[in-house]
Amino acid sequence: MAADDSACRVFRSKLPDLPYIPNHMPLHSYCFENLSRYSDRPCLIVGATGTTYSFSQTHLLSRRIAAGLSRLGVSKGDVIMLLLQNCAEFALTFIAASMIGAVTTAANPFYTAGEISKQFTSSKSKMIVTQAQYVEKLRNIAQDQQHVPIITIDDPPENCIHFSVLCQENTSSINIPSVNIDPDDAVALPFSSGTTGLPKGVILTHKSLITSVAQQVDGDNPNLYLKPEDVVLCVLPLFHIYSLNSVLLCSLRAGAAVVLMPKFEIKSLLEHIQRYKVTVVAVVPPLVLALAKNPMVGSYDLSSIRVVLSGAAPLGKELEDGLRSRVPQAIFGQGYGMTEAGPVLSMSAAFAKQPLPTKSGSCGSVVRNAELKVIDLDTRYSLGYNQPGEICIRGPQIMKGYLNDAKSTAATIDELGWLHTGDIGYVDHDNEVFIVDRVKELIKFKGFQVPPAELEALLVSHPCIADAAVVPQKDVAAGEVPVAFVVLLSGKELTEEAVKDYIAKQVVFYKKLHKVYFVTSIPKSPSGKILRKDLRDKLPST
Ligand code: 4UW
Repeated sequence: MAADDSACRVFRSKLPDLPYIPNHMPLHSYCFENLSRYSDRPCLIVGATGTTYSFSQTHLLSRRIAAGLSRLGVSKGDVIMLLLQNCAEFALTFIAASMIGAVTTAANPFYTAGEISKQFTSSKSKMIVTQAQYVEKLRNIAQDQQHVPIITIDDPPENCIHFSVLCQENTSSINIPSVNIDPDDAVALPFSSGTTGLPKGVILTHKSLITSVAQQVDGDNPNLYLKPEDVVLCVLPLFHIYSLNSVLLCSLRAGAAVVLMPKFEIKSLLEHIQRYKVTVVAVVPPLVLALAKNPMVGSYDLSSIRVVLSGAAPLGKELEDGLRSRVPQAIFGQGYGMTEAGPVLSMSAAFAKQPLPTKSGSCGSVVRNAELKVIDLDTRYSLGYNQPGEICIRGPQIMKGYLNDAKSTAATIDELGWLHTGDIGYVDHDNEVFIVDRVKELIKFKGFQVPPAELEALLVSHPCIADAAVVPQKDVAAGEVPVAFVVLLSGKELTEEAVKDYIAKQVVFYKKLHKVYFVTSIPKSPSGKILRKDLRDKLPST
């Protein structure tokens, strides 16, 4: 890799850079910087009940929970785990943790006990905030780690604490320890497998998240123009960085209301849009599919929607056109994100306050105050307009690194500060970013991460399996699904169903294998790397 990139072709935003990003302050201070302007406006709306927390109530409750966390022994630098569907407590606890300099790692509540345990152990979480229905999955953790408080937001099962214990602070004298928060301190620890290997803790600092939010919603001509009158639908899970950042944090900063939905279900989604006159909807391609094709859509008033943002996986033109015909008044565009990138690399300039025309299929223009380059996979030299290569991003928004994993960090962020995404794309003459492929292992099922290495490790732990490789197969509904190539130990027999069941018992629904191909060997490079492209080429085209 070149140690000097002065000759590098760098792409920048079509919108002017922000003159200043206040990324010296803690994230919660930044989000509530304009609190006095919006104090009585709705901030968090629990969709199912209509319960609404104004900005000042959200701020006050977060402060009380911050004091409560501290009373229960959480201090600066500690990690707490959220195992929650979207709910007000998620947002409040995340902000509260920031207030005491603690770090939040959020896991998918549908994870199996094994998946939760891995994230819990790797993040060294000191506390878990969850729902009663998931406590059973924490039994191993509770047995091994006797001192980990498990807090439930609903009726606590035995040995758990009710969430209200965190909020018991007297409003007139909230006792939050004064902590010195450095901009480079971690505030969020999402897990991602990145370009290779198992899921790893991604250290996102106060500085990274403030920078990313500012790149989207700050300045005279914000890239994603959110107004205090906006009602933003939060149906994508907050445990994923897309929703946490571009829905929750951006709305907090901009003074917009967030309508919280625990999970995606088309009827309920349409009801929420109609009932709350939702103006901004952040979606992933499977939701676009539902909105574009489900006949129920015609029975609801969706005229309030002014912005639809899609991302986290590729979106076909046909779906985009289908959606446009359903909500013709809305501006439609894509964003392109990656957990490690803070997460937003590019966003449609059609969402800007002074919007710019954008092309179908484009993921927008690189965000402001950041640099993007496209490099040739072989030579590593940067490429010009319309030449596909690996997309790299640089700026204060990217992750600090992977938790306790200097090797993976060095393999992802080079010595000049460029984060290598493992995505193949190009930038056209109008500075719009197009993603065309992925060179990294990652499989995306409806926008969810499926790390092949995780499934391969489980497969080879089976007593009859000698070797295995997992690759994506194209799928109309999910985008991609994981399929496995399996080599059996000599003399052993196993059916496809047995292999599928073995995995299904250990993983969340979207990591289940959709097909198993029995082979005699897995193609590998001389250095032992699985030749995934060769395997992908063997799959039937759908
Ligand atoms: N088109 C094609 C896309 C696209 C895409 C992502 O799970 P992660 O690590 O992260 C995400 C984050 C998405 C996101 C965050 C904030 C935001 O505003 C936004 O705009 C809509 C999106 O998905 O997966 C990262 C990988 O997902 C693929 C790509 O391979 C990337 O490296 N991906 N967005 N628009 N592919």
